[in-house]
Amino acid sequence: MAEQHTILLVGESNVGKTHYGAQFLKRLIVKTGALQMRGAPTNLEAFTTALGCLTEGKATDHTPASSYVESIWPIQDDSGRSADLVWPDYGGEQVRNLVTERRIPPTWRARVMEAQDWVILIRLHSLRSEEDLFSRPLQSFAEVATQDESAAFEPSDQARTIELLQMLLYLGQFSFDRPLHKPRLTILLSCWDELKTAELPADLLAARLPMLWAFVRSNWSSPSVLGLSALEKALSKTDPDAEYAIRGPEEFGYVILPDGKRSNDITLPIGRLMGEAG
Ligand SMILES: Nc1nc2c(ncn2[C@@H]2O[C@H](COP(=O)(O)OP(=O)(O)OP(=O)(O)O)[C@@H](O)[C@H]2O)c(=O)[nH]1
Ligand SMILES: [Mg+2]
Repeated sequence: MAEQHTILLVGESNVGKTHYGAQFLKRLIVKTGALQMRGAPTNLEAFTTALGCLTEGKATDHTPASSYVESIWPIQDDSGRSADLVWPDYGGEQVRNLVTERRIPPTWRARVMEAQDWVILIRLHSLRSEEDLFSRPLQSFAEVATQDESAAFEPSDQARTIELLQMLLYLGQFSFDRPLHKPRLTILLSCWDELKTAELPADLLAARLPMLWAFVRSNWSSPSVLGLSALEKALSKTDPDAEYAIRGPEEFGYVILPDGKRSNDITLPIGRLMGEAG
């Protein structure tokens, strides 16, 4: 019996969870990456529509807000280690609600407790980058403060992400005496192709979301940050991409490893976790 390897995959709506899941699944099936399918996967419904769209060169729809499904993928890596990977797909609104409602439903509580690894997807391109102390001198805030008084307070995207991690950590009752080894934390900067950058993923995260990066580094012993482009380019929902349709979706997508190397094997972020397991 292979051990179950459950990933807590966390990402708000529109970060690319479903497209990554579908592209990942396709790679496992065609067996070109470090991780390969070694048996029959189950519960694929969440990804069948997406796989169909990608084969035609089209993007798929948002996942319904209340949906949550887990697929089980029997995988093995190139050194023969095997596991049953439990891969979720859900409407990203659920993640935002955890923070805004400050309440964690029992189902999410169980997911946090069961997961060996946390993988957080962040799409930098669609985050609002607020003016703050890091980007503007303090004086400029004094000038606008009076006009803004009526505006409702809303935490920045960065603060919300930290809040989320804090809630998840609290829930797992992890001790902060020492930086955490478990659960390990992987941050995937999704839709990397949109960013048009040659920076290292961790450097980019540190530059764009310095407070989040400081929080992560002070609480985890060795967090990893990778760039992920599951699709390699933007796809339309209606207008098929000819290259995709001809070459197949498995020919597209790449990751940027922590050292800046690019690899077409989008199973690597998870493969690394299997390798380090134990
Ligand atoms: N350029 C680019 N676009 C991408 C990539 N991955 C996903 N997208 C686009 O980003 C949008 C959101 O992707 P989804 O996979 O639906 O996001 P999600 O996290 O599942 O969102 P919800 O289902 O609402 O929770 C879609 O329009 C995709 O076409 C990528 O690697 N590059
Ligand atoms: Mg989705």
